[in-house]
Amino acid sequence: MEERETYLKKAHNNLFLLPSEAVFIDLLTDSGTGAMSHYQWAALMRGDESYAGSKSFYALNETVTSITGYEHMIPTHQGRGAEQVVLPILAKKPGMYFISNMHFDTTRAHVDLAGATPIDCVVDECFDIKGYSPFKGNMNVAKCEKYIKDLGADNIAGIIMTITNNSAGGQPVSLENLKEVYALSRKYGVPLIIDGARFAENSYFIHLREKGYQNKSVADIAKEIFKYADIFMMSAKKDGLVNIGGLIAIKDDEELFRECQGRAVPYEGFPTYGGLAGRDMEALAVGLKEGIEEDYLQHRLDQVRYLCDKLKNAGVPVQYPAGGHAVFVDCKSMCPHIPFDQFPAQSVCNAVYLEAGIRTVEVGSMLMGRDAKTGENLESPFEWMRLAIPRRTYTYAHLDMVANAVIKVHEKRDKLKGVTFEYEPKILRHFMARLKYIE
Ligand code: P70
Repeated sequence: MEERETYLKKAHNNLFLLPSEAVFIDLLTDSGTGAMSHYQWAALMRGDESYAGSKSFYALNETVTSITGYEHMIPTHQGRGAEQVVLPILAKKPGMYFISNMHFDTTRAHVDLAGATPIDCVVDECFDIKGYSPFKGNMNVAKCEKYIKDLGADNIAGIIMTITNNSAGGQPVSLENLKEVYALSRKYGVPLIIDGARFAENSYFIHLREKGYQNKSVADIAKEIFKYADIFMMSAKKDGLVNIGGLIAIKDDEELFRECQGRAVPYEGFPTYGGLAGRDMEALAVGLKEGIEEDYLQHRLDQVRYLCDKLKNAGVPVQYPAGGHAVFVDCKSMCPHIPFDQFPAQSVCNAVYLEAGIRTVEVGSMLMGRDAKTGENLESPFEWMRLAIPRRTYTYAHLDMVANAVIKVHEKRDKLKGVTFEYEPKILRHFMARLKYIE
């Protein structure tokens, strides 16, 4: 405990600033932190490191086309690489809007950087964390249409469907909902973008929960998902099962594809490698296929559900049912004595680290940042402590230890104190912020 206290002080009370050596079980993120399979490690050896027209690029392109049905693809160094290429092209003039079920952190930042405004429109069921609902990640279609009408379709740069919906608790989006949003996008002539870092987990949820999809394979469901969109952006560090990588894929808009290729060159790299080495593209081509295998997905969702149920049964408030990649603990109801701008979830995350060396992440008002126009702290609808489970990495015994630590912190929740900034970065502040406790 004393050792961890010293580490946390040195890290300015921000878990991102800890050396990983000081962490026992690392649930900071499921992004790039999983284990690659022996098939992926073998594929690395096939990497063709040609600058242009690499064989490995064609292998990856073929896989992406076989999964999405989209012909055109550009590799990027990770998800935010795709965002910095695509989003400014869609935000054609200043003052436009992106409407999403929910923007995640870097997507929101790139919308802001492109001079546009992000609007979140998730369904109301999402806010009833105790009540079961199969697709809490869905878009509120009526609200989305109202925004389009009120703001004018010409001012909407795009509709972004985040699948699964990370900020909502890794909650899935149904195909029915996606089809409705796609119909809106056709009605108003607005492009639909899938932010599909976790498209495979989302597809498996559809297989399990949506009427009419029990006999359809995850691969078929994924194919159907991509029918109802125009652009696919992916942080491949999640369901691509690689440690680094990202993707842009475009259904049929040749002109947009050429524009993206043009912008990729200065920001990411020549369009046949983007931000990746040839060997990375080979590993990703294999990982994308492994990521949609049903026995793997079943194990993955079972692990997350196991931890979620353990916490819920012990009275810890969690988003229910469990999402695909993480368990989300509701720190707003856990620490009502800490106001949103003293970041209750950050305080809980730090306490869990001190308790057992387990690193988690705040997904709440700290991550939300400030309003680009007014500079005020934005209040997030949720103050989550997120326990993200890396893929193919931890055992159920690890998860038992995690549950015990969180339950212990829950028991002493009244004693936790809020935090404030010692140093606050302008963009994506949660990553590098320095914090101090409010006595
Ligand atoms: C996460 C990471 C990244 C992400 C995402 C969605 C739906 C795009 C991206 C960007 C970010 C993170 C958060 C807290 C701690 C560590 C990392 N999500 N779209 O863990 O992709 O990171 O590859 O640029 O979830 O959820 P990339």
